Amino acid sequence: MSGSSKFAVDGFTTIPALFEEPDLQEIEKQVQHRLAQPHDPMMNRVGNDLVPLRWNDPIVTRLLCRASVLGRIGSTVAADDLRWISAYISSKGASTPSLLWHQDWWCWDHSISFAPTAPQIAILCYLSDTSDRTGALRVLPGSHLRSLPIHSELPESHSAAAEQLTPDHPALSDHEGQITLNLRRGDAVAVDYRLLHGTHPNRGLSRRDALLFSFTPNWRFLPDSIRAHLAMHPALPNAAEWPTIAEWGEDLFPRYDGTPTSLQINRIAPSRT
Ligand SMILES: O=C(O)CCC(=O)C(=O)O
Repeated sequence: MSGSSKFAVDGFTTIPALFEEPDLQEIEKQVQHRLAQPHDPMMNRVGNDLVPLRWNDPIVTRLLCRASVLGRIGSTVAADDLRWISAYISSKGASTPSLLWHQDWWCWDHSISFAPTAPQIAILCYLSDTSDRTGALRVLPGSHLRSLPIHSELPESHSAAAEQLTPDHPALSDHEGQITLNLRRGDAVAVDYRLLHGTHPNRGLSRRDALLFSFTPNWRFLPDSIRAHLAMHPALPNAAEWPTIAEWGEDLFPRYDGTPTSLQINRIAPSRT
């Protein structure tokens, strides 16, 4: 199966060595710098700190100026109109528990949630080798397109309930059919935003850092209401910044010519009971 067919069926596929060593070293320096600065704890979850990055952050611009990296991402997910939406550092401290099983899609009331193709994707790129001892990602293949029993047991990812799980809760446990992604430094995985994923605990003595870049693979084919909402993402250039981004070209950032409008957020995937 080609990488893009595997992505469509399983909801994820790995992209080996997405970044080369010189880029990784530069990115790592920037990540250390960002993590040393105070950041908003609102985005943190038990087992992971999440630091949002805007389009002009040096970590993001390093990705956006690499046409070959963007090309590999696009072909992995069979993108027809790839646009960058947002980015985060996802940092997992030494000796931290699992990050709970969750999915990242935010608009389950919209019919596009049930389309065969991914409305939005995350590219997770790891800055150190990962294993089931050191905070590797684990995924449930196919869970982007069908409801599994675990769906009904999961709290919403950024909710108070998610902070109070006991260590034996299904949201923190191994599950039949899961795949652990033992990745090397610089490897990445493309994940459909609807796919169930989480991490193993980090039992190591070092912090495990990753970058999460989100994209829409097919911007111009998305429903108007989804584009009207996503175009307002705070990571994207704002009205004052648009005139300064000409050098980045027309087709990197999403452009919406209608009136930006918020959609009702629903982060809870339907569950089979
Ligand atoms: O840090 C990781 O490996 C996963 C992060 C994640 O799943 C997320 O931020 O949605």
